[in-house]
Amino acid sequence: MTVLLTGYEPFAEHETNPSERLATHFNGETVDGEDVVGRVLPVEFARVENELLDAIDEVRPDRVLSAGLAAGRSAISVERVAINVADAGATSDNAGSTPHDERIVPEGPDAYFANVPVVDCVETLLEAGIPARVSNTAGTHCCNRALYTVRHHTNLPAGFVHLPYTPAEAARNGTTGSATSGGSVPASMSFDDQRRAMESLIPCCRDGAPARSE
Ligand code: PCA
Repeated sequence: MTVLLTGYEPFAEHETNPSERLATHFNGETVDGEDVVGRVLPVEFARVENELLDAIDEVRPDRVLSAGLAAGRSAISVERVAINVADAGATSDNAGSTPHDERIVPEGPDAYFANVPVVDCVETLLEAGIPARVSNTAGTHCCNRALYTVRHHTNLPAGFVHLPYTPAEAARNGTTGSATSGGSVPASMSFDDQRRAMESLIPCCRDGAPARSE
């Protein structure tokens, strides 16, 4: 069994992207008997689809698990749904593109659910002591587009998780107020916990939650 694990390159004001680090870290590894192929996608609306479908053609995975950064989130967010909208909001992509209220696939369905066990994944993460929540919106930027693309163009099980900042990135970005007289810093999660989360998510996307002993 092979899982394609995709991450994204850094974008906007973010100097790093934990999803890029995870895709690189797990590329070539075996997790619970599953061979992991990691790929880093461009944060470009015009390229996400082709790069992702090319990777699927090349790797021929049994499932696709994608990840991206959601600055400010306090937990691993397992996305339930991808919608047929491309809207960059205030964050232009890495090619300077800023789609506004567009459809990803003009005649495509309004939305697709992730077809991996989303709730099991969250429960499994929580049991491992990792903050996690189901998220009911993957936004309208490139991450939403990745999940929509895999669901629209393939029959593969496809999941998406949004990741918090790592502490170093939180210290650099999004702080408010003065560091020496109060102020605040956005939520973050250590890379090690994010890596542990992925080690749970890879088998969970295949099997669902492990059977409980009681
Ligand atoms: N996060 C953005 C795009 C790339 C990434 O890592 C998103 O949430 O769509």
